Amino acid sequence: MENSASGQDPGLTVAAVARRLGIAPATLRTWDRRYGLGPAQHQVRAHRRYSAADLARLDQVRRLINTGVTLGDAARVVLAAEPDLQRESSPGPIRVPANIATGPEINQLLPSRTAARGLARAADSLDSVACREIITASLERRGVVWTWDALIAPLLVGIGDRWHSTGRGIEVEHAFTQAIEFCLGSVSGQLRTPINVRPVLLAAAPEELHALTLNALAGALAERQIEVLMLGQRVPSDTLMAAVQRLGPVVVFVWSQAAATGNPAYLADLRKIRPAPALVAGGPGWSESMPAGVIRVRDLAEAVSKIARIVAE
Ligand code: B12
Repeated sequence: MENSASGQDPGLTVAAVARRLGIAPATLRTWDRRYGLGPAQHQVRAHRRYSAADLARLDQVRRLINTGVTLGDAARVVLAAEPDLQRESSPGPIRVPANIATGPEINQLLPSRTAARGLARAADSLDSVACREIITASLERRGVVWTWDALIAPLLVGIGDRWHSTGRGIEVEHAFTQAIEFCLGSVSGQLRTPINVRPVLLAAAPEELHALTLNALAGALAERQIEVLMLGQRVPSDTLMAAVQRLGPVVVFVWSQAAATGNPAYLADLRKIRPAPALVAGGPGWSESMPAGVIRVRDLAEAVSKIARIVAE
């Protein structure tokens, strides 16, 4: 913000705030008129000038909207946290609705459909902070399997379908992937006292770049105090063999997303290792006919329960 000749900070113009927040100037004026979200020091007939605090408040409103809260509720929440700002220009007394709290708890109170809508909007507007907030709130409240099945996976499928039919949104896919990895990684990072001595190895098939399901599985197993060694994307056959021989894992889980990477010979080679770990395969890339002894799983919950049972044996 520039300083005026008098040395006083003149604040930001409507146009400058609009540019910073990515909102149209007309929208900002409407937010002020309808919800009292203008500059705190605004005087009638003077040009609106926004201070740093005004800007921070608007940014908070924008974030809440991205998490699926309506504009009216977002304004009430933000202004209620600053009682001095409940000005006469705003439409009547502002009360925080009983089901809306201030602060980070807000996402935990949102119904799941609202959270899903909010997450889609946040992902689409490349708002990684909001994506992480929504996913983290859901992970804390409902755990990994629910959050993956109800919130994350449907949105991934939607993003993939849109890319397939329009070629658009690859940047959304990449940014959303980072947010998912971050949130699921912090669940895995909380595991302190694992129940398994021999590790569970997680790997994607050779040339398979899709590996988010491995992050989901690692997080869900961590919730059950089961530690994994994550080998991640496109793990060549000899690399996986070397890891298996060095660590003697209790289970090896292998993911294939695309048919091109679902080569059953890869699994058959692993079956030859002694002592043989349990071999679990998941993902739409594998064909229906599996080498003997490979356990096929169809969803995250099944993968977690089968692996947990083997670990407990
Ligand atoms: C994220 C993503 C990426 C990211 C991956 C990042 C990462 N770290 O994983 C990046 C950007 C790298 C990527 C790249 C590519 N991608 Co991509 N990608 C996706 C996306 C959006 C999600 C992938 C995912 O995690 N799926 C997992 C869940 C959400 O989906 P699902 O597998 O269909 O789920 C089913 C089952 O697997 C099961 N399930 C769900 N979760 C779990 C968990 C466990 C543990 C188990 C056992 C089962 C299970 O339930 C579902 C119902 O059956 C998908 C869309 C989609 N529909 O999957 C496209 C998708 C998989 N990608 C696709 C393509 C074409 C590509 C590229 C080739 C594009 C390109 N031109 O570069 C590349 C190359 C990939 C390669 N060489 O491996 C296509 C694949 C088409 C096909 N049938 O082969 C898809 C389907 C998009 C589409 N609609 O066309 N991609």
